[in-house]
Amino acid sequence: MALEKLIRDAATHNDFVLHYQPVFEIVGRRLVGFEALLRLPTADGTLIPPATIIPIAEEIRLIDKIGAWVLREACRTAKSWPSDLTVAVNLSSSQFESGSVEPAVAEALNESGLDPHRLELEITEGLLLNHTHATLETLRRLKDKGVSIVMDDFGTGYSSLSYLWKFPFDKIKIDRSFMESFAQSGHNVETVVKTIIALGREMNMRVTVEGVETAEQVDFLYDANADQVQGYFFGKPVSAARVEAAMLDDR
Ligand code: G
Ligand code: G
Ligand code: MN
Ligand code: NA
Repeated sequence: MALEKLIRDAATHNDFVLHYQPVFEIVGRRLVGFEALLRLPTADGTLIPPATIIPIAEEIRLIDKIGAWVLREACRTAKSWPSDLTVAVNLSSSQFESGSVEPAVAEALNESGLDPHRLELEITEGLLLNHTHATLETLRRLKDKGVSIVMDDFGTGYSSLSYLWKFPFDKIKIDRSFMESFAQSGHNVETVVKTIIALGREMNMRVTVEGVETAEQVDFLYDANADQVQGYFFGKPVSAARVEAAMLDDR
């Protein structure tokens, strides 16, 4: 398959790129950091998205290698930002199964010199569903280092509520499908989002809402006490060069 060869070659030559989407604190509309998102540039100038790359990388067993590169690149890039900004990296459950996460995180932090408190690791339900004792131990050790653990895409899939007390999350990210439903289903989705935010706060977790596209949604989330917001209203994912240029403009 052509795509498979593209991914193999990219993994060999480190041809992937990361784009960065800004995350804002809702009170004061302050930039707090970025989420790193994987892409593969192609010869015709388009970008292959992570939804295409990751499943193939897992199947051909290159996810550990690519995942380690993502961690190194994200930490190296974040090190050049103002020191109050965080970087969030998405992890695949395969990286936990193979035991490659801890050494990859350690290497990325050592090599870059990034303060571990500036690194957030986003994990999804796939990991939690099939977790082992080793998974939990790994998450605890990462937290002990100062790294934050984030439950990504919260509210999708099933039985995710029980994960809230079984895993040591610092933050939950409410999936963008909730903001998508916002315009259509109005009050019902508002109630659910408010309740998730209250639940997260009650459990001492910060709550980020993804997929925020309108000023109306921002006002609602402010009233609902969300901590952080991410979405096209605040900024699309952009290259590291564009992040840097925007920062130089601002400061
Ligand atoms: O950028 P985009 O909206 O296409 O990203 C879709 C999803 O792909 C993200 O929400 C995230 O879950 C996943 N993703 C993005 N980058 C990475 C990565 O570096 N590693 C893994 N495992 N998943 C990623
Ligand atoms: O899987 P994860 O949610 O971590 O990835 C976020 C993805 O969602 C990014 O690939 C990004 O392109 C996309 N995204 C981010 N903000 C918005 C938004 O406001 N609206 C929509 N429709 N998609 C978004
Ligand atoms: Mn994510
Ligand atoms: Na997400």
